[in-house]
Amino acid sequence: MKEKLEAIKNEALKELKEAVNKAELEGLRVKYLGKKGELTQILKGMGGLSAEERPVIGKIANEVRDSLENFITEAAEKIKSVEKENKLKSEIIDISMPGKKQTIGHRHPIDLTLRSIEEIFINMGFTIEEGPEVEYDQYNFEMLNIPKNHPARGEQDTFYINDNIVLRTQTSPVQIRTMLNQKPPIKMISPGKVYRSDAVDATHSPIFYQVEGLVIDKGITFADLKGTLEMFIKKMFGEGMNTKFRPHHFPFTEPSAEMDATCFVCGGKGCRVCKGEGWMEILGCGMVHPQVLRNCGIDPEVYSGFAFGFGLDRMVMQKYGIDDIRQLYESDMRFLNQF
Ligand code: 2NM
Repeated sequence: MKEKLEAIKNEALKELKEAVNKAELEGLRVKYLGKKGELTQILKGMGGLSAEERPVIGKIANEVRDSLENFITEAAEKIKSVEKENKLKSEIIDISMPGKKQTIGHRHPIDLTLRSIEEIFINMGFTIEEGPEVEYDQYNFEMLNIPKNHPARGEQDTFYINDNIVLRTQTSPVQIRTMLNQKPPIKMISPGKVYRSDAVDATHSPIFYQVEGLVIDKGITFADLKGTLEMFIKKMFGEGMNTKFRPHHFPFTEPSAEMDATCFVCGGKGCRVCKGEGWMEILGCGMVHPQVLRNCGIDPEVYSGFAFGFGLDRMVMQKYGIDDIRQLYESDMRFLNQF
């Protein structure tokens, strides 16, 4: 019996030394110390021993069990630390490696320019008004003195949704809505997208941006128009800018004018951009036509006002020296990252 215990101990230790992972170790623990394990079987069979033998063998059996248990505990610790070591080695992080670059976006040149325009007008006491891009023919044309058959609303220029609804070709319908919904004094600008049925080329896009403005109050004159727009141009492009007004025609203003400003590429000397003129065409403007005021329920005998409008895209192109409008809409990062 004593020899048998020694044999079990030696065999068990030999196998335990070869165990390399937790599962193998657990298998051996069950094999020797489990309920049906070899050592357990012997301890169970001790009832058949003599009274003298029992304590001697019992002592040895307990010693064998204790030493196997200790060995298993130590081996488990060792395996655990080896496994931890391997895990750390396999998960090595090279903190000297360059990180992944996060590309951060930025504002589009159209938006950058619009924001500085809005700030200038807000500082002069204007509000910013918005309206729908899908608009009534009535507001986009009719109430602005552009009746059916007027050359300014040809089939070829306008996207018609149906006979009464169009994609707005200007933001003037926002001024109409504002006059219908608010009482003078009104001081507003209406920036936004407008649509024309144009083929795309270097200077045309079927979608582009417009900024229009409107001031209505008692006693508003062409002097207010000139003062306001000169102030805007000086704040926008620099105090050294000059302006001049040329007579023009719009159906919704009378009198009407186009405003030029000093060419900010050459400072007025004349260059390729201004075609040697020293001036750049900036915007259209005029005193709001009395019929337009009447259409909106405003009495032209009591109130007068001025309005103006310009293409935001063209101003962006002038500001940054861009010669092709398509670049503003192609989302080419090599272009956009320059702003
Ligand atoms: C322009 C030029 C001149 C204009 C007129 C109006 C309204 F609704 F008050 F009559 N809004 N915008 C206007 C006047 C627009 O754009 C070149």
